[in-house]
Formats: sequence, structure tokens, C-alpha cells
Amino acid sequence: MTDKKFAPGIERTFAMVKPDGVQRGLIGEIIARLEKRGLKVVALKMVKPSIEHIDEHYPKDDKWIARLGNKGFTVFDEQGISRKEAMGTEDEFEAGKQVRGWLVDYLVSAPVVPMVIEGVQAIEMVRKIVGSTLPSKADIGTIRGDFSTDSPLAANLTKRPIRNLVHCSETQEEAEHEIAHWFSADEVYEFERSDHAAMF
Ligand code: IDP
Ligand code: MG
Repeated sequence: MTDKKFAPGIERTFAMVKPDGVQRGLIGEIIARLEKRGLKVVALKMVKPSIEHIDEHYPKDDKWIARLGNKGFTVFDEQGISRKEAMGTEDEFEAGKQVRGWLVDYLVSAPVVPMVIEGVQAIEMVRKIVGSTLPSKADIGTIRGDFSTDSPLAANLTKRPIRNLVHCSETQEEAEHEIAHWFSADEVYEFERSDHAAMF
């Protein structure tokens, strides 16, 4: 990548406007926030994925599933809501399995807009711009903090994933897996932004 010599630490990450973001007409707003920060969109498309494709997108290991189940539990514990009432189980792995199933079904319900974002510390920067998973914890100024208001309780009681508009990779490992899963090498472009010299 030509940029590497100007700015060490350049990374690529994967982000995707989820069905709620597409249906609410927020594709442009979401991409604009990433671009305005100085990050570069190097791959982009709109697709309606298959169940199999989404199933392979999200991790399947027990640790990830338990962590997923635990996210909602942290809020229920804070609010004094019974885990069993909110989730039908006290077990984070069982809860995670349910949430993963809802996620997979939801992500195939409408088109999504996957993209590859490149820039300095892109993985962390995109996470920051997108904001916390739980809308109540997402700072104002982040995409989720400004445009979403869903809660794990509301989501779980109606057996659906929290609607928080965007997916983005959390780690280098997720980024590599997700980029390769959604894009072939020739769909990811190399080019220089015109403001590159001013930024670096
Ligand atoms: P992330 O999207 O911020 O990376 P993850 O923990 O990887 O968050 O969870 C994936 C997605 O699963 C979230 O974006 C959200 O839509 C959904 N989700 C997470 N926890 C819950 C929950 O407790 N109930 C319903 N949906 C959840
Ligand atoms: Mg995640």
C-alpha cells in the first residue's frame, strides 16, 4: 500500500450498515462520518446476504457467544431486572446463542451495506465513531449515540437483536476475517485521498 510510507499504523477494518440503517436512510450519514474523520472507504457494496453468509460472518466459538450473552446481562444487573425474566435464562452462553440466532435472522431481512475502511488505527477509530453496542451507553456524537435508542430489554422481550445501525470489527482478527468474507481482493481499491498530504 503506497500510504504506508507516509503514515505508519495504517489498518483496514470492516464496517456494515445493518438493515435498520439502510431502512432509515442513514447510509450516507454513516459513511460521511467515517470519511469526515479522514478515513478512506476502499470497498463498498449493497447486498442481501444469505443466512449461510451471515452465519459465517459472526464468530461461532463458545467464548464469543458467552460474551454476547453477557452484554445484555450487564444492563439487566445494573437495572435490577431478573436475567431469567429478560432473557429466559441465567446462563450467558444460552443467552448468547439466542442473540446470535436473532442477529443472523435480522441481518438477512433487508439489504445491508458492507464496506472496508482504511486509515490510521482504523479498527479502533471506527469503533469509536460507531459507539458502544448498547445505545444507552453510546456517547452523544457517535453514530449509535446520535441515532439509536433501542435497549437489550426491549430487544430481548421481542426476541430480536438490538437495533444499533452499524456493525464494525472489534479486533484485527475480526477485521481480517470479515474483509475476506465479504470482499474479494480485487474489490478492495488502492487510491490516495486528495487531502492525504495535508493530514499526514
Ligand atoms: P458490536 O456490534 O458492538 O460489535 P457485539 O457484542 O459484537 O456488539 O454484538 C453483536 C450485535 O448483537 C450487537 O450489535 C447487537 O445488535 C446485538 N446484541 C448484543 N447484545 C444483545 C442483547 O443482549 N440483546 C439483543 N441483541 C444484542
Ligand atoms: Mg462485535
